[in-house]
Amino acid sequence: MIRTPRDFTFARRQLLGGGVTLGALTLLTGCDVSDSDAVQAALARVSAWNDRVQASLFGPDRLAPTFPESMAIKDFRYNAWYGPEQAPRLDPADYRLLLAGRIADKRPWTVAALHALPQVTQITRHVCVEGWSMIGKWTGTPLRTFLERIGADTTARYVGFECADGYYEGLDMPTALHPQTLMAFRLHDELLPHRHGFPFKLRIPTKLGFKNPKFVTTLYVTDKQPRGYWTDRGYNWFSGL
Ligand SMILES: Nc1nc2c(c(=O)[nH]1)N[C@H]1C(S)=C(S)[C@@H](COP(=O)(O)O)O[C@H]1N2
Ligand SMILES: [Mo]
Repeated sequence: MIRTPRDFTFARRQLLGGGVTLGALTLLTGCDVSDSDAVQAALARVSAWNDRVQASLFGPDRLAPTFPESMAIKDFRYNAWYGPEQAPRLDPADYRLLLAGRIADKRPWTVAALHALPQVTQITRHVCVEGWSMIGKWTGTPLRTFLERIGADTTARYVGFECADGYYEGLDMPTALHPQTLMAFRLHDELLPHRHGFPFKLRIPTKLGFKNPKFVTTLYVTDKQPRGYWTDRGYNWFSGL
């Protein structure tokens, strides 16, 4: 039987949703489900293969759809593994974005300096794996512009992020340089609310919601694939849309 990438993606989703039978799991992985290390190893291989296939299918020049202003939702839905009242409230007086890795100028950035960067606005759809999506209007600086400003080595393979709540994520360099990948400072024309990531979130319309880190405190450039909070919990690292 020949399996297409879609079959694997489907099987993976079924597994994540708990909707797969043990027989199907054995068929898919070729190993006995009682041997959970072997199952994990097989799934990790399927997942890594899926990431490679996706990376080759979703070219860096492919644009995510944009929408008219009238479709943008002002009261945007909040998501994290904790409630909105627990979201970090970073103080603009002492916030600094720290830079690390393959970057020429690693001086930390204040909120004022970030806000002084050139900005663009885009209206795109945010898609969360938990089963909701919403169109929003975000304004901010293309990550590419910022990476150029700080002298990042864009021949490196990845850009990684660490966040004030302990979350962490990473992007492949083509996605980091994609014209629609923004450091978003505003949501629906207003300063990004704390729960949505003040002072900024990465807004990446070519990726699932979980690859859009909020309240970023460190940005680094590296050749080693950064870990991701949800990737460590079973989701695909690439997770393109
Ligand atoms: N720091 C941080 N970033 C995060 C998350 C998180 O829990 N912490 N959740 C992710 C997920 S799963 C989603 S869907 C979006 C939600 O962003 P929003 O609250 O602005 O809608 O943030 C992503 N980025
Ligand atoms: Mo999400």
